[in-house]
Formats: sequence, C-alpha cells, structure tokens
Amino acid sequence: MTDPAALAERLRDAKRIVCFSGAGLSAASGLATFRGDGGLWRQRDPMTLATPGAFAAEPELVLEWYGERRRRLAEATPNAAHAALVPVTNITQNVDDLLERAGASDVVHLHGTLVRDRCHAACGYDEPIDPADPPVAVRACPQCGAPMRPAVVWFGEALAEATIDAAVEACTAADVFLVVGTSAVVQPAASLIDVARDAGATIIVVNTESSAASDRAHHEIIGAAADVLPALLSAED
Ligand code: BJW
Repeated sequence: MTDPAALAERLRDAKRIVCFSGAGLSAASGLATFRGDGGLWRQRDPMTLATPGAFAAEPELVLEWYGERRRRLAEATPNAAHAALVPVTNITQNVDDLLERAGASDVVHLHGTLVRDRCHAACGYDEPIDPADPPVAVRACPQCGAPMRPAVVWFGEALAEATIDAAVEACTAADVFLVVGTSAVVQPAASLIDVARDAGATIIVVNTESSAASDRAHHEIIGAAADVLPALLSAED
C-alpha cells in the first residue's frame, strides 16, 4: 500500500497522466461490477450473456439484460472519481458514459458503448440510444436486415483497430499510468498495463482489493476510487 498524499506530489509533476479503468470506477454511481459479489442476474452469470453465442441463442434475454443496464445508467450520475479523471487521458473498459457526463473529452472506450446500437453483421449501420428511453426489442438493421445489438464488444469479438491504436499511443506516451477499478483479467485490454510499464510509465493501481494488476504496480492503493482519486489528482499543493 502507498500513501495517496505522497503520490499526489508525484502526480503534480507528471507530464501525461493516463487512466485505465474498469467497472470499479462506476461502482459508487450504483452500476454493478462484472465479477465478485452480486454477479448474478436471474440466476445467470452476466459473463455468459456478453457473448455472440448468447445473443444468437437468446436475443430477447440478452437485450433484456442490456435494457436493464441502460435503465440503471439513465438513473446513475458520475461520482467523484469520474470528476477527478476529467483532466487526464482515459482508456476505459466501461461501456457507460459517466466519464463524458462528468466532462471528460479524451476517452477511449475499449469495449464500446451502451449509448449506441449497431448492426450485428457489421454492415456499418449504427444509431444512438437514449438509456432513458423504453428498452429496444429485437429488430432488424434498416440497412441490411441483420439483427441490431448494443455497440459493445463481447467475448470472442475483436476490439476496433483504431481504438487499440489510440490506446497503445496513449500508453506509450504516459509517464504516470493509473489502473483503477479493474480485475485486469480481460485481454487484450489488461495487456495495456504492460505496454505502459514497458514504455517507462509509473504504474499506480487503485482498487478495493488486490487484483491481477497488483504485481505490475509500482504503487498500489487499496481503497474506493471515489475516495482515493480526488486526493490523488488534486491540483492543490
Ligand atoms: C473497485 C470498487 C471501487 C469494485 N473502487 N475498485 C489471452 C488469454 C486468455 C484469454 C484471452 C486472451 N486474449 C483474449 C482472450 C479471450 C477473452 C478474455 O480476455 N478472456 C479472459 C476473461 C479469460 N477476450 C476476448 O474475448 C476479447 N476479444 C478478443 O480477444 O478477440 C480476439 C479476436 C481477434 C480477431 C478476431 C476475433 C477475435 C474481447 C473482450 C470483451 C470483454 N467484454 C466485456 C463485456 C462488454 C460489454 C458489456 O459491458 O456488457 O467487457 S466482459 C467484461 O469484463 C466487460 C468489462 O469491460 C471487462 C473487464 O471487467 P472489469 O471492468 O475489470 O470489471 P470486474 O468486475 O472484473 O472488476 C471490477 C474491479 O473493481 C474489481 O477488481 C473490484 O475489486 C474493483 N472495485 N468496487 C475501486 N469502488
């Protein structure tokens, strides 16, 4: 464990701070994490729903799950950790838009977004979704007739090349790399920690418990993101 006040001093001298985040960042906003306690939804492991196979077998169930998560997102507001991250470059695995709603403009969404739907056949058609609207039903792409689906990245699907390129560019330019609220078990996202470390960044992990990122951390702070980040990124001397 490391003292956040001592690290805050180091961060004030940093030229480029990049934050790589996961579901723990949005936990204080009331959005559920994927793994650990509370992971069940209707007796199903959420991870078995985030796959193309689940969508093919039970599209209504998968869209119901996303409808429920969009409803919760519509009710959620950014927390103090999102606000603290507004000035830095953000690479997030999260599909919510709470960083943007907090005011962040430099955000790479590795795993896509809940606030758009796209054609499952990737014909190029996509459209915005307002999470506050009633849930969308199974429906056909108006351009090619394939099913429409949330514009997120499921297991077994490739991350967008431009997204990976932007993330790697940020990792190699970072002198401080924050790893916030992620179990760091999902690839290729988690490998970005090694990209930043190999490029010379100081790795600071913030999590309520140890994670797969712990052994790659130069400094680890065990605590809730909404408590730790405001102090860590404070501009005050
Ligand atoms: C707090 C806190 C608080 C709580 N404060 N902290 C190499 C080895 C093995 C497997 C693979 C490999 N490479 C690829 C794979 C397969 C697979 C994978 O990684 N599997 C592993 C799990 C074994 N990866 C893929 O399939 C990826 N695609 C791919 O590799 O494609 C290759 C390909 C190439 C070419 C053509 C075709 C294919 C895609 C991965 C997509 C992941 N998608 C999901 C769902 C997104 C949509 C949705 O949201 O519904 O992304 S899965 C889910 O996990 C979601 C998350 O973004 C992601 C990461 O989870 P995250 O954010 O870390 O959450 P948790 O819950 O795990 O952790 C929360 C943490 O917060 C915990 O540590 C808590 O302690 C902490 N916390 N409260 C601070 N208040």
